[in-house]
Parts: sequence; structure tokens; C-alpha cells
Amino acid sequence: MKKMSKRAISLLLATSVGLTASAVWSAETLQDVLKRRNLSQQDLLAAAKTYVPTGKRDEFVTFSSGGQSGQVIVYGVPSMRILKYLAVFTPEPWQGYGYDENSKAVLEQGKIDGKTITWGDTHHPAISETNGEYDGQFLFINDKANPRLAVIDLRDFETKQIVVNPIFKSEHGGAFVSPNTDYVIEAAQYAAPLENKKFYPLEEFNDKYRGGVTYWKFDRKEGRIVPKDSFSLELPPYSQDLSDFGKGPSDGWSFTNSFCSERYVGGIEKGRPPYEAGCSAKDTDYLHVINWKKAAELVAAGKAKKINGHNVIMMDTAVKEGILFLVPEPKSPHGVDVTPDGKFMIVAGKLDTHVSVYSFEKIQAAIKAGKFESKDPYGIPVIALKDAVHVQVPLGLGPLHTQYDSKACIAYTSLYVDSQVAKWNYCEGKVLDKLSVHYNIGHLMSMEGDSTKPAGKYLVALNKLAIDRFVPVGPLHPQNHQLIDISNDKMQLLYDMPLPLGEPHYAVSIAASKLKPGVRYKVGTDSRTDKPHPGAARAGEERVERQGNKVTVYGTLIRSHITPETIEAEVGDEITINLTNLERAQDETHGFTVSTYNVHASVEPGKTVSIKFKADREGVYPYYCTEFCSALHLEMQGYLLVKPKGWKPTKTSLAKASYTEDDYKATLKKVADTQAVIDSVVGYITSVNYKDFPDVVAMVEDATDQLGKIADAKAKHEAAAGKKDWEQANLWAEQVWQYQVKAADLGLRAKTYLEQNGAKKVK
Ligand code: RUQ
Ligand code: CUA
Repeated sequence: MKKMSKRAISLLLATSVGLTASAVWSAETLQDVLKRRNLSQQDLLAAAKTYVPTGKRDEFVTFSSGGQSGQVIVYGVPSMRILKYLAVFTPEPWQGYGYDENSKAVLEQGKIDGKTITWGDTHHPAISETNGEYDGQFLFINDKANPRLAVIDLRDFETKQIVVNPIFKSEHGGAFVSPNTDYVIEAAQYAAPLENKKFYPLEEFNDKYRGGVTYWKFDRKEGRIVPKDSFSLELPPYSQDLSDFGKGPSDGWSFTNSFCSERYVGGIEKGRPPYEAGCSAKDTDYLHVINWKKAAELVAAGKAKKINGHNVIMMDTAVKEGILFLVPEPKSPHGVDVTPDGKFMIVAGKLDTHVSVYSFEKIQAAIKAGKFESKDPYGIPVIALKDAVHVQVPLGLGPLHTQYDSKACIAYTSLYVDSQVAKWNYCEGKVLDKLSVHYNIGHLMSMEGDSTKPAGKYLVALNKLAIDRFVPVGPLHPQNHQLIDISNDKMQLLYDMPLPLGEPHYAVSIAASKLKPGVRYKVGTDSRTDKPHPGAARAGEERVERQGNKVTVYGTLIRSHITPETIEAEVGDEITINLTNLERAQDETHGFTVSTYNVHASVEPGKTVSIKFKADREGVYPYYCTEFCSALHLEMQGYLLVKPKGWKPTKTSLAKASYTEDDYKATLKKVADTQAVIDSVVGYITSVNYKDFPDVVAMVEDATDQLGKIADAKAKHEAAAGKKDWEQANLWAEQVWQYQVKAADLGLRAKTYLEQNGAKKVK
């Protein structure tokens, strides 16, 4: 045998080892993977229940509060994949929120006493309802720190409005919607004088400090809250907590729980026992029961008082008119949740092991019979607990919030201290199952769980602590949302999802099929007002106007150029740049920024956005598109030239590159080859029923636009070639090719889409 060289042997060895290894790899079985990754059958089952294969979509969409981020987090269930952060109370650079003029105008609505507030403590999101069912049109969320409420339109997932509560200093008990979303409720937490900027010492707490609930009137057609048609109820200085609207038999009524009805004010620094001792001393606090429909009638009849220009029904009026009642609730209660059928209200006391199920029927009977056990210090009638309660069920330590299943009478309650979820039957008062979560659960949320028709299937535990669940990332841990399968008798924990954007207090989930957001705006739309933007420009209308020291640019964005590509200004000019994205194709967003001027816009197809700044320093400032939108994205650029006052040019022509006739011919050949590709793609598209696919029609329109520009560029390169100006001839021919490339790119995308979505041949 011939002796093999050392090198040959090692090569052979490497090849055969490589082959064996890859053969084993590709043949790895499920069992092998389970072993290698140390997974159990139970893990495998959980994975199968949550995994959403590539290209497939989630069944539900969750809107979670983003806590201190002042935003909303959107994720899919069961995959728990994050889809978006919605900018609400806080500037958000990617979306240009707070960096362009149109979104700044929304943030400005949230000014309090003339001050801009750029953060929020979002707690409770609510999806708009029609007849008590989620309709997927609007989302509301409150800011606890600064008493504000925001309206998000789910047609484009953008914040459209922020309203400031005119009489509160904090706001925890919102947002919750009435069954047809004609009102959105908000309750104060920390009592304070209702008049703005009024000082009263804590010694006058009982007389001068007040709580309350606000009913914001929502105009569904306009998609906006109407402050002048909204009203509030003055309430005692008990810390009003969460609220809920009645539905079905209890429609027309709302419920707000409270804590610290002791009206204790702390003072640990003066040697007084702290709030926590004084605020939990009594065995019961109060559930507020309010006839809000009648309250609205009283306001219409002029029985409200104006405080800070806002309609407020004072307590004595509410008592006299019989629209406000109290029921004791044990002990340090947190939250009230009306059952899907509207017959019961469930309240849990953090310091009581029970949850109390109140019967709306019993409460009404007591009210009708005038059967009250006492009055509170403000003269509000108090219904005895025993006359209002249907059943009290011992669930465990630290019960907080309750959510409902699609199966009748089944509820889930979070147990903060026990770190558990209890599944129980509220009709019969029976505990059915318990599951440990990690750790210290606050809210919990079932699919469509606040509606009259909960969808069951999944439950999310919003845990306050994550402790040891994730790879450590420093002392500040992510939050932990845990997904639980509730489709069987026994709950099964499926997935831990770290949320690193603030403490998400509450979340709501809706069937994904109910959401129908658009993919483009009508060209020239201001997305924050939903109206035509005065700065909009169509193709060919681009211009720069100057009036005194005000320079206004009417520009456009389309793959892959910004028009204009140079903006000239003088130091001290005030510059407004309006930009319209002329694209129609899905996901063709362009971004825009100017170096060092702290401006940014995200311009989705059809949208017009303005940015504004003062050119306060002479210099050269590049601007560019910030979204990687196309192969020539990096070339989507321009210069803002800020000249010193009175500057005069000394050079009048730009540097030239040396192009030859051969360069020009090579470009023409490239153009001809590309045209052949386009022709074949067009041939395919027109051979099928592409008109049945609106997304494809949009792409075809965009491609036709691009091709439509070729004639002009072609005339220019031919004219230049006639004059043997090979630089201009070559560059205009290159521009023809650019239009072709973009058209071809769109065409190929359309072709793939048609092939994957079952397009049919037409004759
Ligand atoms: S809260 S953990 Cu702001 Cu809803 Cu209860
Ligand atoms: Cu437009 Cu990048």
C-alpha cells in the first residue's frame, strides 16, 4: 500500500469526522434534543402549546401597561413575542414620538399647569367595548402619577389624545369602559383639595381633602374624549382604588373600591405611626356603589357644580338624589371586578384571606327598601355587608384581583402573599385548583377577561418579582409575565416572559382577528389628528419657501431619495421640514433626522410629519433616512447648509467625476438587462388575478410610479449623450436603472406574495 502523507491523512480524517458529525446532527431525534437540553415531557408539552411557527401568527394580542415607561407593551399570546411598544406619555425615539411636531402636539395636551411632563406611570389599559364585548377599536390607559388618561386608536396603534383630570392630583382607578364605551372611568387615589393649587394643612384633611371618580365622555365617531361633556363625583377622602362598570343587569351603575377609609395621615418623622399602620387599622373599608346614568342626568339638569371649569356632583347632591351608596369591604381591599353576567362584584382584601362576592340584586333590594346600617361621616348611606354579600370564600393569603373564564361561574384570583393563582367557583363558593407563580403576583388577566364574553384558554400572571427566574442582569430585575394554560381542569404553567420596560400593572387581551389596523395612510395625513396635513406634498410639488427668517420645506420621501437633497439656510433661521412618504407598499417606512438638532420622524406610507428647529449654528448638517428601507437606503441623504449671515459663494460649480462613453454604454446595457427581468415579472403578475389582492395592487401602483419616472430621466441621459456630456449621460442612465431596481424589487415581492397566497391564472 502506498504510504499516505501526513497531510493527506489529517485531511481525510477531518473530512470523515466532519461528515459523521453533521450526519448525526441532522438525524437528531426529539428524544436526543430533550436529553441534550435537559427537558421533560411536561416542558415539551408547554413548548408545543406556546410555540408559534415561523410565519404563523398568535391567536390573541395583549396590551400591557408599561408601568413607569409611560408606554404600552403589545405582545402575542401564546407565543409571548413582543410586537410593539406604543408611545403614550413618554417620548419614544423610534416612532419620532416627541421628536416631531405632530406627536409633540399630543404630548403637549398632557401639560399640567403649563408644565410639560414627559413621563407617566401607566397602570390599567382598557379595550373599547360594544355591548360589553371587546371591539378592538380603541385602547385607553391611565397615568397614575399625573392624573391623565390617553386614547390610542387601534386603526394605527397611535396615541391620539391625552386629557388631564381637572380636579385630581393622582389617578389610579382607570381606565375602565362602560359596555358601549360612552364613558371611561377614572378614580383618584390620593385625596387632595379638588380646587387646583389650593393649600390646606393636613389637619384639615377630613374637611378639605377629597377623593372622587371621573366619567370621561367618549365620542366614538371622533375617537376622542370630550372634556366639556365629562363629569365627576366628589367622594370622601378615602383612597379610591380601582373601579369597574356594571353590565347586563347592573348596567348604569359603577363600583369603586377604596382603602384607608380611616382617613389617616402619616407623619413618621414626627413620631406618628406610619401610613401603613394607620391605613389598615379598621377591619373594613368601603365599596362605592354609584348610579352613573342618573348622575349624567343630574349633570344635564344643571345640578353639578363647576370646579376648575369641570362638572362635579357634590356629595350632598349625590346623597340627596340617591345615587351614591357604600358597602363595607374587608380588609385593605384592592380592586373590584364585575362578573361577565353583571350579577356580582368581586372584591378581595389584601389583608383578608377571603374574597367577597357581592350581589347586585341584594344591593338593589337594600337600596329600594331603604335598609342601611349607618351613614359614613359624610352622610352617605352604608348598606350592611351581610345584606350585600352573596358568598365569602377563603382563597389564601393576599388576594388581589379577579378574572373570569369562558366557563360560567369560574374565576381566577391572584394571591400576592402566597404567590399563587386560585381557580374557584364564585356561584358555589368553592376552590377548584391552585398554581404557584413566580413571584408575588399582582394582576392576572384572562383572554377578553373584562368583557361579557371571556374567551378562556390562557391566563397571564403579572408578577411583581422575578427573583431567580432569569439570567441575572443586575439588581434591577425584569418583570415576569407567566403564561398559564386554563383550558383544562388543572392549570398548567407554560412560559416565563421577562418584560424589561417598567412595571406592567395590568394587561388586556383581545382575539387577534378583531384587530384590523391599516398598513398605510391616505397620502398627506397627519396621523395624530387623522386630518390632511397642511405640510403635505405630492410628487412634483416639493419646494422650499422662505418668509423672513422662516424656511419651510415641503418634501417627499420615496425609495431611495429625499426631495429636496439640499436645504440652504442662514444662521438664525427657523426651519420647518414637512415630509410626506409617497410609498404605498406595506412596511416601507422612512425615518428622518438632521445631525445634532434633536429631531426625528418616522414616516410610514402616506403619512406627513413635520419637524421644526432653529438653525442656531452655522455649519454643514447631514440629514438622512433612518430606516433601512431599500438597497440604496444609505444614499437616502442630503445636506442642511447653514451659512453665516451675508455669505457669498466664490466657487460656482461642483466637482466632476470623469466618465467616458464606454461607461455610458455599459450602463445602458445594464438597463436593458434589468428591463428583461421586469418584463418577465410583469408578465407573471398580469397573468394571475393580482387585482384580488389589495396588498399586491398597492405594490403594483408603487412599481408603476417608479417606472413612470423613467421617461424623464431617459430624455435627460439621451440629451446629455447628444452633447457628449458623459458624466450627466451616465448618471441619468444610472437613475433610470435605480427606478428599474425599485420597480423590480416591488415586482418580485408581489410575485412571491401571489405565489404564496394562491393566486390563480386568468385568461
Ligand atoms: S394595581 S396589583 Cu395599579 Cu392595578 Cu393592583
Ligand atoms: Cu428611506 Cu432608508
